[in-house]
Amino acid sequence: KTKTFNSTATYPSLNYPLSEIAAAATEKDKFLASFPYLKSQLLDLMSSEGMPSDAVDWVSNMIQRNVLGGKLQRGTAVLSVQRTLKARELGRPMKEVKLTPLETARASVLGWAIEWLQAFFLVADDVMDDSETRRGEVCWYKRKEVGMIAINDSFLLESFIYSLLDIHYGDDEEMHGRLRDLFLDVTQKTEFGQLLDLTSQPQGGPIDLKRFTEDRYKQIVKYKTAFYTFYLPVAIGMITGGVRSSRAYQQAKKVCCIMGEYFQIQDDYLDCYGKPEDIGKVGTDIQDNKCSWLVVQALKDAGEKERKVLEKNYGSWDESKVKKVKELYTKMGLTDKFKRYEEESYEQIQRELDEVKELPREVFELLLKKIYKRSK
Ligand code: GPP
Ligand code: MG
Ligand code: MG
Ligand code: MG
Repeated sequence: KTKTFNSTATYPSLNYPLSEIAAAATEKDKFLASFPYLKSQLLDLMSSEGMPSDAVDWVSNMIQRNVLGGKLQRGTAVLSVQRTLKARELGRPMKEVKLTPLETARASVLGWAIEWLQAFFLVADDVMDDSETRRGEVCWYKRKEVGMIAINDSFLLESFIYSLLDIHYGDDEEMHGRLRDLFLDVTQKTEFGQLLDLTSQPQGGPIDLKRFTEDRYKQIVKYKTAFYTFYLPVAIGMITGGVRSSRAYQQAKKVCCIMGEYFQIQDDYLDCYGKPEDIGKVGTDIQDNKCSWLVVQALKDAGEKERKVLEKNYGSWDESKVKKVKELYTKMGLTDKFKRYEEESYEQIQRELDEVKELPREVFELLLKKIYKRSK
């Protein structure tokens, strides 16, 4: 039977950076300490498969440029969730509880697996969304030496999630199975969401504004964002923390979906109003004809005149048309509407947390604190 938080367990074949983790000051630095080890284990795997050194070098560079460079919010969340569950198990306040270096290393593998998943999604999403920049750099597929090789790179990034699980959790069949099934399930849900996102308007127009409904919007963001951004780190912490009650997973899913909706509404708002130097990307939602929170809200208040402006200008890469849409948003007061939504949503999440009995409230509060009123 799996033992949880067994800090005396040894994993002889694995080389964890325990002293680096112990020496690192912050949770983020402790998390970062594992990255080079995990990366080189994956490259070793390629070499042992007989891959030539130029292929190994390609992947090394590709991982470096696509897995790093983000906020690591999802990856480090695994550590925080683990810590809150350990505090509850020990019956001590969270502030007094630390993960041991080995617990940190084991949890970090899973946090990094989410970062690999995120890299897989972003490389592919930028191709699909025709984006220019990501994390302050030119998108991977836009580099002249990459192009459509990016598609295979995104598949490789995904495949490495399962290599990490095999290498680090392969000795524990039950845990390995639960983690693998979770990653597969969340990936599928995200791909359903991406499908809804990409098909919210018919290819090649004409635009049908009736398709931008609030219901459609909610379903898109729940699937394309909430599961992998919030439910995945929480559920991983619960699996490794030994939580087995299905009610607890249901409850976590419910709260995570509400938080995920809030997070994606922020992303949509920032796509239009965020500073590229803060968000590391240039927005494309208006050009891409996306079912964004902003267009859904604009349509709710729009009269005949406003609808016409959207019909004529939405979904085009023509700069002057994009500008007309942005001017309409501003005239309709969408910034204030967003600020009001942000306050209300925070309250709603707090009320929802009052109902959470199966898990410590801190699990979610920590995540919420990181995203509330974010500008990037
Ligand atoms: C965010 O969409 C959702 C994803 C990045 C998931 C992509 C899923 C795939 C299966 C590829 P977004 O396009 O609004 O993100 P961003 O604004 O960062 O481009
Ligand atoms: Mg997208
Ligand atoms: Mg995108
Ligand atoms: Mg976006």
